[in-house]
Amino acid sequence: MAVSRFAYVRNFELPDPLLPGTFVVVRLDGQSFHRFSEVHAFAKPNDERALKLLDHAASDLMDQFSDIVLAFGESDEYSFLLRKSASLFNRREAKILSTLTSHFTASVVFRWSTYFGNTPLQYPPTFDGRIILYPSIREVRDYFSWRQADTHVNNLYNTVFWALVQQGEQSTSEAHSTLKGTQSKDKHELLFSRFNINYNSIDARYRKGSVLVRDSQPALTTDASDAAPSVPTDAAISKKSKVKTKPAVVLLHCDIIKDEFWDARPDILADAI
Ligand code: DGT
Ligand code: MG
Ligand code: MG
Ligand code: MG
Ligand code: MG
Repeated sequence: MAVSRFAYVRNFELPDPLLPGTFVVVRLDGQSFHRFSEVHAFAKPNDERALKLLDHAASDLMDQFSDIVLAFGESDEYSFLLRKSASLFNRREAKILSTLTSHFTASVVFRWSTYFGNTPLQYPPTFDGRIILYPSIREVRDYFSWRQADTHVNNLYNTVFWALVQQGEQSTSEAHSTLKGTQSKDKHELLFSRFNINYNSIDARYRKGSVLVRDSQPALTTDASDAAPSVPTDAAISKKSKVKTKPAVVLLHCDIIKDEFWDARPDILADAI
């Protein structure tokens, strides 16, 4: 049977290139993680195991795809920035989005037991994904500021909410009405006066989210967290320094809204490398 008779169907597969010369942001978000977090008894308001698991999966993606120059994670989501000149999969949209989404999801499943020990995975977690193109540095900066501001607002709310429920013995609906109409300042005050919690002393992981960057001096960094991919062993480092490999991925929990972070890392927004 001649293949050629059928091959015309290929013409229905349309090209889907991403606009050249634009920054590519890929955002993945856990599907129905409200349910997933309940079924797996995630700690409230923040489950350190779950957040570290997602950090590790994101780091796996950066190891695999060198066009990713920055990642930011919070809650059940992760955003990845691909450099403006990225040529990954010839910038084919479906190929990039489907591959990154499935690679991330597979890593979450693959590494589940590293973070959750004997707690079994009850059903397969899934993630949705979207791609957003930004024409200039201004929108990229504002995108990441938007996500980190979201982390702050949600974490402040959730921290007070669960303090009211867990320590203040309020029902969830009472806690909702206690917080209704309160400003950020009121929440800080409530936390301190009723629970003696200084919000700014809460783990930066929860207040700032997770930031993954490539660091050319992995052995010298002090910001590296305990996430497995960020801390190469001494032996690995000395072996690496001889062969000159790509920079290690490093996990930070720092401000990415102000200029300081970006000024210190001009490569992230550089046109080409
Ligand atoms: P979606 O994204 O529309 O499919 O629906 P969800 O349910 O995933 O909603 P989303 O993504 O807006 O919110 C994330 C949910 O995941 C939210 O209900 C809280 C939960 N979650 C995320 N991280 C944690 C955590 O560390 N601890 C707990 N207890 N829950 C978490
Ligand atoms: Mg969603
Ligand atoms: Mg979700
Ligand atoms: Mg979400
Ligand atoms: Mg194939």
